[in-house]
Amino acid sequence: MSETATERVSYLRAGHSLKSWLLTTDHKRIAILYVLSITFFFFVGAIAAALIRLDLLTPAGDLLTNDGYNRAFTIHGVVMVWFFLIPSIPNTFGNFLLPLMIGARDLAFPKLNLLSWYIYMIAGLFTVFVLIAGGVDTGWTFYTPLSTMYANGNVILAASAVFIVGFSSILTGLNFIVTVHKLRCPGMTWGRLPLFVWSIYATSLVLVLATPVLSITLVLISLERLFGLGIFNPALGGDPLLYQHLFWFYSHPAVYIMVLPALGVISELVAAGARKPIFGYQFVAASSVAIAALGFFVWGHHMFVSGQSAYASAAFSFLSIAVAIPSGIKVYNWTATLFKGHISLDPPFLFAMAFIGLFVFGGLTGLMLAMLAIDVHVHDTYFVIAHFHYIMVGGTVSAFFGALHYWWPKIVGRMYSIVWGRLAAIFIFLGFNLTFFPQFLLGYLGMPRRYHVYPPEFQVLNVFSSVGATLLGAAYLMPFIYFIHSLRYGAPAGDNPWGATGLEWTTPSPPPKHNFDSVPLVDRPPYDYEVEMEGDNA
Ligand code: HEM
Ligand SMILES: [Cu+2]
Repeated sequence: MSETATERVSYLRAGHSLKSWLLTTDHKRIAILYVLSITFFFFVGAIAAALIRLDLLTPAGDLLTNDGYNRAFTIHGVVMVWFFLIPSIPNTFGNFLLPLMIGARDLAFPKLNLLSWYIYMIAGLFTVFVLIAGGVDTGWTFYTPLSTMYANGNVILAASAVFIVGFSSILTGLNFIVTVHKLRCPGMTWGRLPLFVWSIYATSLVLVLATPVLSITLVLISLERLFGLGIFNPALGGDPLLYQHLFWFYSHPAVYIMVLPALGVISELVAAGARKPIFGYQFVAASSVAIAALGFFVWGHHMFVSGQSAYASAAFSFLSIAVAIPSGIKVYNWTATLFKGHISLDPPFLFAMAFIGLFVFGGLTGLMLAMLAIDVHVHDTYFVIAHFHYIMVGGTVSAFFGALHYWWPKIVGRMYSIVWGRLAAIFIFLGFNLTFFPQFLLGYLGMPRRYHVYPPEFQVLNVFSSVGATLLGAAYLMPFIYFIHSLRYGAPAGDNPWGATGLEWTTPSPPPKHNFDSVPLVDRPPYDYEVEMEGDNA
């Protein structure tokens, strides 16, 4: 392969002007735009997290005022959920990989794809505006009547930001669904789709079906706040529980928007890291769709202590526990795939292994929370905070880093330092556990969430957590350094540095603007590792 020849036509080199980037309709360039913008918001959210952890070092909460603390955890939640986690894997790796993985030239609607990025950026500007204007103090959940009657600050501005970013989600979801239906290359049957594509497909269904509910709810909040319409406020004839139903009807499915793409990434990494076909492909694929569907029937587990009927709570408890079945299928099938595999310890696969452990921990504690009798005790404590951070940070953020380390050579055409990558994976894993494991204990002992002044006996565990957060923050910075270094000095990656299956590895790194020189033809099952190795030896 002539390096210069492929580089000259690569998507990275097809036009250098700012305009060629800002008006691009190439899914790969749009993916890069998203990488840059979500990284920015990850930093914004991380600064808020740092403030929270610093403040919690002392029982008196000396750093921030009460209101300042409320604003810090609100902006942390809003930014991390809607401006980092939800777009994180779909809009970056989904965008970059979906067409490559199914042998297509681009997404079905390239201009709509660019529009989605602009909508995301406009919503992001609103959020930056909220910050400059002093923030909001409702929490990311915008519960009424606090948000509609009392909250000081910029509820409508923040709600508008989340409202606008919803259109980006919906359009991206639509684009992905149509692409998977219409643009698969010859031979790429549904039974041969890479598991990452299945997970992005399932995520897109949730994006399209759930997001409008949140949008409408945010409009209702704004109407009540602006015009005093009695929708949620009992004094005006409204019902605050209605708000919680509407919010969680979106937000529980939304947690699957955040984790399903990560599950898809891990399926790819596990097969490539073990060099084996994935165990029970059909089940792993179907479980993504099952999780997406079931996710719509469990929202009431966020409302066990809200006063909803005990019968409703019992039904929601049962249904929530049922989500463990498809989630468990994934974990068992990954484990069976790894079993007796020659497991690589290169960075992407270390992140994948960390993911499995942390996801199991997050999932099992989710099951505990789904038990009514446990949840009434630990609801709104640090136990819940630890639960969802194990899944969203230990899980999704680890998967995001795993994906970055796995597909980086494909995206930029160069390798990074494997040794530093391994160190980063290990430090992130250690820092993460030191930050969040103490929070399970704190919650179990009774420390409530969203308080910044706490009894002195909770200090030791809080100090552990803040020290862990410092380590985690430093560990997250490591990849920035070696990735930027690799852009210039990294060794050329070649088409397929991990010896993986999948169409994206059959085209040069970085891929040409048009993805494939000729339309690929798929004639084998996915994750055909044995066959591939025989081929290599021959
Ligand atoms: C086995 C599957 C899961 C079960 C049974 C489960 C169960 C629960 C329950 C019962 C709660 C409410 C606790 C309370 O507030 O008292 C909860 C909270 C939460 N869970 Fe899970 N969970 C699961 C998976 C997930 C996943 C995959 C994510 C994220 C990707 C997630 C994110 C969250 C979040 C963000 C909250 C708290 C929201 C808030 O109050 O701010 N959970 N979970
Ligand atoms: Cu939930």
